[in-house]
Amino acid sequence: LLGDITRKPSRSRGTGRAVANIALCKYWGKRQLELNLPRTSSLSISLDPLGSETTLGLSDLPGDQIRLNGREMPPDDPFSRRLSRFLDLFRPAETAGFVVETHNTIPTAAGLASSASGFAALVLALDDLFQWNSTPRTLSILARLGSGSAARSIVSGFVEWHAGTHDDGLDSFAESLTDTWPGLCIGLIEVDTRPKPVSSRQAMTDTVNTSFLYSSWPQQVDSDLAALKTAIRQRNFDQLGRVAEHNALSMHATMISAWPPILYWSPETIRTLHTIWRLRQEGVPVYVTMDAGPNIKLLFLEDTAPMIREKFPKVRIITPFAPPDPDTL
Ligand code: 2P0
Repeated sequence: LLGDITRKPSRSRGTGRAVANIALCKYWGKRQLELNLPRTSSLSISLDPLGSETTLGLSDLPGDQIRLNGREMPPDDPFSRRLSRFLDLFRPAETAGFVVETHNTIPTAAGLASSASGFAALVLALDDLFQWNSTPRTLSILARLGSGSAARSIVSGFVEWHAGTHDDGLDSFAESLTDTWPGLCIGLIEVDTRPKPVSSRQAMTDTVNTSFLYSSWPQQVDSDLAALKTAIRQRNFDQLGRVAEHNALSMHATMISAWPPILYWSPETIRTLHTIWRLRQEGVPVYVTMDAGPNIKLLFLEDTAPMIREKFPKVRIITPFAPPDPDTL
């Protein structure tokens, strides 16, 4: 794939925009590290309007100039290093530098990773700059090389990333499901937004290598993916919430059973989980999902929104299929 694409710019600048996503069935564990090939498929929902917008061009100066949210990033910053390493795949000449300007509309306070929408926006900007006119499938494969979950940010709505089986990864890409769900809401609760002590990449590797529980994970994913797709098709919210929460907590169980153990939760995470379970016992249909960090994402329907706002005053509510003003909920 990389051998076939042109690295001759067709215009002076390229722009790309991509939305963030959270997984309802998680990507956890790689079968190949370099290409970010996952051991299992996964399924996400995009978080319009949160995401990234990137503009890039080429310069004759060596080294990349990278601005993030208006701030010039030092070349030795881990963010710049990761970006430049990825851009090496697309450099017209070894001496060419990229000028990259990227803005995240993901509030840092949301406790969401920006690497998914960030790498997806970057690949879309490259596609624009070089005028590849690539298919979403190709773009998803290219974004995956930057960060696994970025494969799912090339398209929007409910998105399935097919794990694929080929060594070259050409069958490992994401695509949208056709279903939508206008009343579905995601609530973002910030618990702690400091950088995590262990990267997802490291945590996945340690889990795969040391957790005995991990051997049951692919089997659970098969079952959860099928159940989630049915729940989405039938708009069966209880099934969607139950399966997504079970999947997220099972992923965390595999990390806790790794050695050394990986536990991203803080005391506030656990307090919030108990609040959610208590609400559910009282009959409130709310479920939770969590990623590689202490922050909580709630799943609920529109008519539960007032109650969620009351119980979690700092929640940020996203309505992926009903983009206009979520603050009016
Ligand atoms: C997910 N996560 O499905 C899972 C759930 C975190 C927990 O994808 O190493 O940043 O760049 O492929 O995509 C976070 O991992 O990892 C992630 P790399 P990525 O959303």
